[in-house]
Amino acid sequence: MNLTLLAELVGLDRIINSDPVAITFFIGYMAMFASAVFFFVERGSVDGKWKTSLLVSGLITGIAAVHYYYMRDFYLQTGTSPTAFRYVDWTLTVPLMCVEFYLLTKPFGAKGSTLFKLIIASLLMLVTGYIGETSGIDSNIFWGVLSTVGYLYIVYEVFAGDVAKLAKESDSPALGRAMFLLKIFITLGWSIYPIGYMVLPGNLLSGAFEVSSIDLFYNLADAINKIGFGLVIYSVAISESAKNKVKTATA
Ligand SMILES: *C/C=C(C)/C=C/C=C(C)/C=C/C1=C(C)CCCC1(C)C
Repeated sequence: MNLTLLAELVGLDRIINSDPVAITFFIGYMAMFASAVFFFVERGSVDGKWKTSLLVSGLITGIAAVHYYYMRDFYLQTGTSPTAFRYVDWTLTVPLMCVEFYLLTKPFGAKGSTLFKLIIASLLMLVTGYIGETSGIDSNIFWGVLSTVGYLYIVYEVFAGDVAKLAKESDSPALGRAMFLLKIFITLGWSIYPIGYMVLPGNLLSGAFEVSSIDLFYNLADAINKIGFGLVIYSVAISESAKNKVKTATA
């Protein structure tokens, strides 16, 4: 069988022609998969209450790995954005990130109602974002603005709402450090998504970037946010568990 035909059959022709978007789908898939394995295995090296946090980090990256597997295929077959897969993935993983905030502040009194508000806001953000991406040129700005309301509510909760108050009251340096980094993820890391969205035809930044594929933005943002977010929680979990070990050893 001739090589070009083979490449075409397995959908690699676009990669061989070095399509940067396709390559980021491949890298995204492997990076998510490797991270999920890492977080699951590392559950064994942290103290009890951190095990759930690492489990959730593993679920976030594991769920993303499965979706990247399908999105990569979809993109190679059709050359178009796998929008539905993308939003199914986000609908599962963004609420799980809200659960991470809840778990971090739970030892200091976080309530289920805070988690509920965060999840409702993230669903508002994602449902309206999906409608905006699929409804066409005329209304994607309108739905994008609505979606941003949900996003800003999450930012508000983490910077000034219940999550922020509990983190401040906790007096825990480890939680303080984690919250500082997670705030950077929520503001800078998460803002890559609306920027990608604004590159859609008819939207505010349409044509502003040389590479105007929305998937390049989303793939980059997913890698930063899902893996980075998990690593922040991992590093806090490791340093807190080490402290406890010293305490029990000297007691
Ligand atoms: C792992 C996936 C994550 C962290 C996804 C986050 C997604 C967003 C923050 C999306 C936000 C959007 C807006 C704020 C407005 C335009 C529509 C969206 C959905 C792209």
